[in-house]
Amino acid sequence: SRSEVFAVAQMGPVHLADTKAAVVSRLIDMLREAHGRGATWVTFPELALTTFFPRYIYDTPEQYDVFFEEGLPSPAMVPLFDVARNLGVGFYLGYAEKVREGGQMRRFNTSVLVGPNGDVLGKYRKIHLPGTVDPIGDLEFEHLEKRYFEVGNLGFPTFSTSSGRFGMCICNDRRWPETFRVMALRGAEVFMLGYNTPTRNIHHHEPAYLREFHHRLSMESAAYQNGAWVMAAAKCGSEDGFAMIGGSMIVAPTGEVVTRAASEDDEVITHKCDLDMGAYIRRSVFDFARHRRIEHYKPITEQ
Ligand code: CDT
Repeated sequence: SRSEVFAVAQMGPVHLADTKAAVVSRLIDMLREAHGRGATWVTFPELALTTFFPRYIYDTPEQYDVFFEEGLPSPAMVPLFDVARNLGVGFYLGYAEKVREGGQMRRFNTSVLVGPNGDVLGKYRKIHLPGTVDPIGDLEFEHLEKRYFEVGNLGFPTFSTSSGRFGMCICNDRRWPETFRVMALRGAEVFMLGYNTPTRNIHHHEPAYLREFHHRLSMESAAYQNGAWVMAAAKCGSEDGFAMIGGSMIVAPTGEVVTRAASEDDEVITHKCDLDMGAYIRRSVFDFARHRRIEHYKPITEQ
């Protein structure tokens, strides 16, 4: 078997007043704990370095650029990259990316995959951006990802690592089965995912328990239907009074949750994962080559 310990590092809240340096030192504490438990890979949340700022209304880059990172590692990330490389731990980190590309300044909701030797293996830029460009006038908060970020332009790439082939996605991407199927078709054995999910749906009333249920349902089916491991890391708890769900978990290729965070705070969960576990699923019920019927899937890629 190809068994290795994987860690998911859930984060409690990051408040507007918290400094990036303080946040990065929390990430480093969790990375050390994961390493102490024998982990070679850690999955951190979406937009891990700041509060979930798309809940607020800003009008100009001067107001919101403070939440963005430039360069890899960005200055704020350097201590985390250094400790991870020294310990030989690879990681997924979600952050707000600001980059000059095609002659203009562009902003994406991004994750980076860094190998245990410190190499940047690649990036993913969030494709399914939820929410709106303009405020909807909710009395409590907004969800303005479409205002601050462009739709990701890197597709759903997968990355060859020293441990196997990994794919990355971000938060709302997990609700879309196409996300995982594309990565699985590209050989992903592990899906890494960070998220910030408010307990309240501002677009339509939903009982709070459904928010956690839909999260878990998406993770379990993604794992089973693609015969792959899922590492799901929340940033959660109450950020300046705005509550987000926890429920960080590791899901086996059978669709079973093998470990789950119990708190809504910084918490490391680990599991020894056999990366060969999903192989039988991909040889049998989900043998894509033998059983997919793409001639009937056309509407999926048409308007
Ligand atoms: N960060 C993120 O993508 N959150 C969304 C909230 C959806 S409600 C507008 C999610 O899918 O969890």
